[in-house]
Amino acid sequence: MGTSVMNSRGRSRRKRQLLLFLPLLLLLPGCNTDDRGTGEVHAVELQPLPTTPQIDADSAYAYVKAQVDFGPRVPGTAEHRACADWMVAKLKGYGATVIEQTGTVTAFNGQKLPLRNIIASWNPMAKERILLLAHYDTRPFADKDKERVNEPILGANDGGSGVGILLEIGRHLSKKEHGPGIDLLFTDVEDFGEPSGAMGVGENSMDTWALGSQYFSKNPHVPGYTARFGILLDMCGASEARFYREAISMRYASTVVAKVWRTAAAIGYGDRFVQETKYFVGTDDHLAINERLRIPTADIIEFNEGTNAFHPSWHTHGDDMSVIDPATLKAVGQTVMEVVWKER
Ligand code: AHN
Ligand code: ZN
Repeated sequence: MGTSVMNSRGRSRRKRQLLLFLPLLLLLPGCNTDDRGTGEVHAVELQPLPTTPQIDADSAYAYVKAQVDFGPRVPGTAEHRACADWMVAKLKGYGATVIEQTGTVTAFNGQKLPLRNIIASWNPMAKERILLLAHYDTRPFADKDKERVNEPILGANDGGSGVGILLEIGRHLSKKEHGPGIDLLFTDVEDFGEPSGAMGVGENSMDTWALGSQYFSKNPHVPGYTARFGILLDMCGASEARFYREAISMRYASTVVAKVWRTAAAIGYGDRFVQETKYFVGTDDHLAINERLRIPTADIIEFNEGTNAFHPSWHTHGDDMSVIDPATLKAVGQTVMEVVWKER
């Protein structure tokens, strides 16, 4: 009660002050008053933005399939290497400056793993930047399956989908001459995390995931690297997939979430991007980017109403091309493209 009285008093005082200074403000230069003294008020002149390119759903789908055709992309394997080589060649072909970041990380089980993060930059000299990221490695086992649990998964959705969308966006980026420079970060060793029955929040095992983005956050490819904001794509390819506001993203990057979800609705994908927050992601590539680099970064990740978490194919052998729908790749890809193109 007391605070509302204070607020209304404060408001009316501010209103009075504003009214007092208003004539003064209008006399100041650069306040949209006509300098010929006609009293006409001009609108700020902003150049119209170039039309946002259309994402090609079939092209994005083909990029997902091309990855899956390499087989599982488990760190340290020939299939993983071949897929990364293919991605680098594609990105260079689209005019990107590509930096590869290599190192060695230790998995939850003590295994040493080679790490290869791939960073593709357009307009690398621009100070203002936007970071888009997705992991490209796939899980070395199918711990959520009932069969062949020790065999690696194909990861069409979990691994393939985010990369497929980013490659399709990258295909258009050499046309972008306005606004911030773009960095696509393809993270490695995201999915070698410790298997656990539950996705308990605050478990120690949480830091065994997303080793590539943790590495990047400690040693960015450019010293002092920062970006205006970031968007992470994870499991963005399943048919009928819907995307709820993800809680970690809401904690660190609620303005980015608002921007992405609002943009989705504006271009007709409001049914896919639901304005409701769900706490179902234990950790992901955006956590270290938010916490260490302090780049506000939102995760676009499917929340499945059937499982109350991820898609039913998650970390099973069911995560193959049959899960992927070009319409979902289009909804997510076009939304991200629109966000990127509308930045000045
Ligand atoms: C957990 O929440 C444990 N994992 C989400 C990160 C992830 C795994 N994304 C794809 N695979
Ligand atoms: Zn996974």
